[in-house]
Amino acid sequence: MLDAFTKVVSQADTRGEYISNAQIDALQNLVTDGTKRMDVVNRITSNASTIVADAARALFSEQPQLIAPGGNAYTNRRMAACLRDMEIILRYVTYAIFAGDGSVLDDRCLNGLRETYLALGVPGASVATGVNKMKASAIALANNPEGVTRGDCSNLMSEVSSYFDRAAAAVG
Ligand code: PEB
Repeated sequence: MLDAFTKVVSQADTRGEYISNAQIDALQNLVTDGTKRMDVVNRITSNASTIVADAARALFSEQPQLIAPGGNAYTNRRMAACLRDMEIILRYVTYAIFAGDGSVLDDRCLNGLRETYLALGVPGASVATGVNKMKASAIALANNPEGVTRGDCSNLMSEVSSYFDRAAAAVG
């Protein structure tokens, strides 16, 4: 598990080089924009259960076969497993945003997840749809300019999107 700083150190060490000016500049930007990043993590984290519940509701209304008898979220046990899975994925996305690096998401959540779903008979494409719904509401929350100093958050938002995209692509 790496963060934005340890990743740069590890890459430089692999090449036996000092940290470059470009790398220092990039990390300097990360530090300067650190408050925005923490705000985004805070907003997503404090609304996590709403994000998960809304995404699940939207998923089941689009794909009602999932909650019909024989469906992959039919019975409370499977429904609970489904909500829990979405919550786990969202939690790891917040870790990746916090660390400024996706390796925690890859290593601890996504690695082998496709195979797990295949073995369980859980439809990965439906999980990916659920992840995309969480992405939409997380971005809407994170990018809401109300109540915060206005600034350019476009880079940060595309980074946040990329972690959700990575999760969706890993199972879809
Ligand atoms: C991954 N999910 C399930 C299981 C595991 C995971 C390991 C099997 C064990 C169990 O049931 O608890 N666990 C989960 C995860 C990590 C982890 C992400 C990462 C660290 O450790 N069913 C649907 C939807 C979808 C869904 C499409 C969006 O209809 C999920 C939610 N996951 C789902 C279901 C099960 C499951 C298990 C229904 C139960 C499957 C079953 O037992 O039939």
